[in-house]
Amino acid sequence: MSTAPRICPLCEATCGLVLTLDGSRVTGARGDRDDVFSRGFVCPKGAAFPQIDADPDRLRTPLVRENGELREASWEEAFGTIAARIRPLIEDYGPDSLGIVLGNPNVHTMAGALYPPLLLRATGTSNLFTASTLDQMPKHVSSGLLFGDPFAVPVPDLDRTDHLLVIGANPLDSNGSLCTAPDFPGRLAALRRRGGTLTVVDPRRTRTARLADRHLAPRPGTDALLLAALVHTLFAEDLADPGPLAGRTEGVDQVRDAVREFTPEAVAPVCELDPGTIRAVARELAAAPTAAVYGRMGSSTVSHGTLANWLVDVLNVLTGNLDRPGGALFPRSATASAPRPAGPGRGFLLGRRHSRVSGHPEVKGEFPLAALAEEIDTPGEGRIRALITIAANPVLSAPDGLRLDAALEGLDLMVCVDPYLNETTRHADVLLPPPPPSQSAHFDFAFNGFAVRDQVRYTPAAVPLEAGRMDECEIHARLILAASGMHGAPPSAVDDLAVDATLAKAVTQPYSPAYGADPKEFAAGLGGASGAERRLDLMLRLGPYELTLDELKAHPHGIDLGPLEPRLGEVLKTRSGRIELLPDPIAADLPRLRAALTAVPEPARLQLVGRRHLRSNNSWLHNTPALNGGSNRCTLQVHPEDAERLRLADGGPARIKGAGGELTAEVEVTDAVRPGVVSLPHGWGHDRPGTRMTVAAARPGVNVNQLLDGTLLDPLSGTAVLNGFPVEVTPLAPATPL
Ligand SMILES: Nc1nc2c(c(=O)[nH]1)N[C@H]1C(S)=C(S)[C@@H](COP(=O)(O)OP(=O)(O)OC[C@H]3O[C@@H](n4cnc5c(=O)[nH]c(N)nc54)[C@H](O)[C@@H]3O)O[C@H]1N2
Ligand SMILES: Nc1nc2c(c(=O)[nH]1)N[C@H]1C(S)=C(S)[C@@H](COP(=O)(O)OP(=O)(O)OC[C@H]3O[C@@H](n4cnc5c(=O)[nH]c(N)nc54)[C@H](O)[C@@H]3O)O[C@H]1N2
Ligand code: SF4
Ligand SMILES: [Mo]
Repeated sequence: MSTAPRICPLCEATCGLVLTLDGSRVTGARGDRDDVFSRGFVCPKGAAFPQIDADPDRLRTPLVRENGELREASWEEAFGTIAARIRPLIEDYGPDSLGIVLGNPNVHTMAGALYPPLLLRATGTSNLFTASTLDQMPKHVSSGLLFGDPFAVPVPDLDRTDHLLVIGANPLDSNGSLCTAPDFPGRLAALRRRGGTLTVVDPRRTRTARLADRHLAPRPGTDALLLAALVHTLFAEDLADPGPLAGRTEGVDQVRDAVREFTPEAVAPVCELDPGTIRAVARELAAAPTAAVYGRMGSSTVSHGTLANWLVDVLNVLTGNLDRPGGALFPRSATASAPRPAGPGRGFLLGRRHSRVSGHPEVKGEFPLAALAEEIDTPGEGRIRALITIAANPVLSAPDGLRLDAALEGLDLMVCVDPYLNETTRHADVLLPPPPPSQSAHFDFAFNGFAVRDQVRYTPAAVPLEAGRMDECEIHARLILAASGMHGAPPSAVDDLAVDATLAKAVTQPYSPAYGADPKEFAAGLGGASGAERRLDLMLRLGPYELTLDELKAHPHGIDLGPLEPRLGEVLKTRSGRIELLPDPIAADLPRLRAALTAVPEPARLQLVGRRHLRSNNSWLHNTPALNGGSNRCTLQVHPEDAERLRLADGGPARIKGAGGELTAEVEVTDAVRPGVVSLPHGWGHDRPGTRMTVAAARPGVNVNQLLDGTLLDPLSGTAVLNGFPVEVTPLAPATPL
């Protein structure tokens, strides 16, 4: 028996776990009390790590399709097949005939951080689709426009703030997002204990809302109006005071003009909130010694998602809370490039290209995932004929999975990097399974940049690779070689090219720790047992703390780098070198928000919102018995008043109809949702043939995204409207089987 530390890859909290090992078998997992960041915290998902890791349904070898059937194959055969089939397609039809889909777990693996950018470059395709357009793209757009950098995301200073306003997030169940904070519940409890105030805006009375001093339950999809009214109130009552930010911000007066019409009285009937309450929230926010406004999924995956995300940071700026302790600050990640001197940057551009079928503007190099199906199934020049999916299950996660399901069938070639044969990967021609997490090293390239405290941790693989397995980094490297005509070259060539390219640039940058160095010598000094480790070592050395991989390895429970600090000057990359508070694309979208002021709701019209459960994670943890027991979780929550009006019985079946299709789900009558709102979780619908997820298939649930037809988007970010869309609900005769 032995133990090994492992950072949990299951959600954004990035808790340190201690795994108990019996030889190379993981027999237990507990919170690591010595972890510098998580201090022993663990949730039920982390505790289920051994079962998740050892799931017998995880694929052990590649699968290759032959005569219509998937069969086991060697790695050589799998990559040989990809190389032989992908190059002719790209040569005949051009690089855009290849689409690439990157799903959520890419931000939870080292491979997903290090290799997809190289795959894109090597193939030359501009058809990239990621989970961001089902999620946080509105924040990237807002940050890109305000600060000149789409990754400059202000994070609420949870541990020091006096006042936290949470809009459309439920961290007690999600464990937090774009706000990496192990033990979010404990941190919120501490806020209350030190006399701080928590306000939660959510149409459901969530576990987070129950902790709050004040809970506002607006109509879904109206956050941008509510936030505009808060900004309006700050100006109207002379409470707007950016403090030291004033000299670094342009457009304050323009914002004042832009929100003039959004009075609390004007938005109140649409949000279905009391105007006095809206004023009170604005006053409290302005009066708090420090405060942070934090918005997530519920204010992002809605039709005014980018405007809402923009207004969140407008509030942080106008209350003087941006970039100050206790407010919302920019973390400093150990692998970010060393800060360049303050000054004007290149700014952020949207819509440099447009998608082929619907003309959606490109955002951050991506097209909306909701438009993937039409890019495959609409004939014509430039059609996507081959698809690579990495850690993605868009048949369940994106709108209108049935259409996508059918479209995938029509591809000439589909390659998936995924441990499971699921609703999406069952269409693969070649399926490349990564090893379970205990056999992979871990470093959080993405989440350290969103963490409420600067810190850095690295955990090597806890157990050696099983015979016949391939590390996910090597899978990605070999896939790049196969897709770029370099099949047969050693995978280390990919890492060497990446190191060389990074160093060639760094040695010319006066602010880089490698400035003036000989790139070959610098590269020769890198440590690390694998290409991925060498690249991590390079990024650490070039980063703001000039750390090394050896130092990280010498601190298996992490290195604490201190509380967040003001660093706006390093962050701003706008053309003006200042915060641009009313950027043109935002101003151009405001008339749409003004029009929403007159969209008075029809009382009988139901709107559907999602919800997350602590024991779940999007579409792929339903195959773990420890996380999928107990009563049915895929229920339609309905308020008692609506249930009575619509004659829906608690526990009985209901028919739900949306623009994209119909579903039947069990009704759960509860006043945790507000009247006019029903809630159904996502990630379910595991009833398709040809999958290998035994536990999930036994309790399949239904796919909420089938209610959507893929046309509802936030236009600025291309993000799908997953919350607050209209549905009709009718009872089914109780005798009808579910
Ligand atoms: N209606 C509705 N829809 C939603 C949401 C919602 O709130 N409501 N949420 C949206 C959000 S925020 C997101 S992020 C998306 C997520 O949607 P996706 O990006 O599709 O992610 P998952 O559903 O988590 O599926 C992850 C896939 O990765 C595989 N996987 C797991 N571990 C690994 C690994 O280590 N390596 C590799 N290569 N693969 C792995 C799993 O088997 C699975 O196939 O869903 C979105 N869809
Ligand atoms: N247990 C668990 N944890 C997870 C995940 C999971 O599936 N399960 N997924 C992970 C991922 S990929 C992500 S992105 C994060 C997301 O983490 P969060 O952003 O915290 O997302 P949710 O838990 O979906 O919370 C969104 C809340 O918004 C509310 N809402 C819906 N519509 C509106 C609206 O119009 N206005 C307002 N104000 N609120 C609204 C919903 O009722 C819901 O409570 O969670 C991550 N962590
Ligand atoms: S909170 Fe997230 S990171 Fe922490 S143990 Fe749970 S799933 Fe893992
Ligand atoms: Mo997400």
